[in-house]
Amino acid sequence: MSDIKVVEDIPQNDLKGLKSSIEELVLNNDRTIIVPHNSADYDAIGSAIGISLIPKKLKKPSYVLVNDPTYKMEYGLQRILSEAKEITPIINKDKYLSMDGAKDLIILTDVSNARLISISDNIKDKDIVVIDHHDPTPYLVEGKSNYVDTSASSASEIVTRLLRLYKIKIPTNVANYLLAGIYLDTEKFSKISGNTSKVMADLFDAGASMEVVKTWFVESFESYRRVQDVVNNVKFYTYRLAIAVGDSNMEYKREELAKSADALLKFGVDASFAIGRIDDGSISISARGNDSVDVGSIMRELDGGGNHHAAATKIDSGTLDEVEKRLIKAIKPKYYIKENELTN
Ligand SMILES: [Mn+2]
Repeated sequence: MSDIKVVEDIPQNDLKGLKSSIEELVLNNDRTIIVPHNSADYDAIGSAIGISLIPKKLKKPSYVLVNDPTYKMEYGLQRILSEAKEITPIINKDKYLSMDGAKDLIILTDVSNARLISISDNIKDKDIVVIDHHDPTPYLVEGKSNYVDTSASSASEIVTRLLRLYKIKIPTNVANYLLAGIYLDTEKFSKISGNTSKVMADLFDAGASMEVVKTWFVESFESYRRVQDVVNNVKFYTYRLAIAVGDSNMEYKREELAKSADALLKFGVDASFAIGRIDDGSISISARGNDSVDVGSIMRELDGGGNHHAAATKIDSGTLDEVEKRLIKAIKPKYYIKENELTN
């Protein structure tokens, strides 16, 4: 991706600049392909479907490209994707590559990291717009316009603000998808800013309903149990760190590791880490920290990314034990760490 040059960098708060840039690029291309991150979640999907309303308003074709196998998706996401076909066509990577060549605008949403999108090798000569709320990593895709606002709760928040600027009336179901994105990324509305609440008011005005959104967040019992198993496998270290390692024979979803790390942070530790093997065979670490431990910097040491309070990485080789050792090695220079005999 490094050969993609920044043509125009939008200052972080210049939503109007983003609006006019998207408008120009949508009109200058034949199609718009909207790409959320791999292992798409509610925020990635909600923001992607939300953005599709822009080319629709400009009377240009657009597609949302989701390359995750349906059976690996959470129940609520499967429901949203099958419902959303009325709003926008949803295609996978093979389908996209089989479509006749045309001038495409690529809009990445909820992601700026080239390693986390399915078509990073296929978009080098395309116009690209990046909309994200995560801290940039060394794998940053540099598009014609990059709008990365780490103060936004979610990509869905940014997209809702953008739709308001376009004066696009948000259909009720899309308002629900965007609200689901915010609900997920604010940990069930426990972290909302004034800006987030304004956006939420817009979505409720458009008919969004928490009753509907909550029906998507029902957890399967199996998944709940996997999270509990990871949590039970925790070791506590002095400086109040919790590290939990999953079962080596199990395959976890990334969000299960994230939930495990979330759960561990509630035990009064300063930082928590959940390690487990994920579906592509690699090992993922999900990290959460309070104000005193910057887990983003620890995950960056391991080639990952995120922000001060929530971060993750994916490691392609090694065993769970080796990855745990690498994690401890990455933590050590930053924080005093010693295994605590009492709690272990
Ligand atoms: Mn997000």
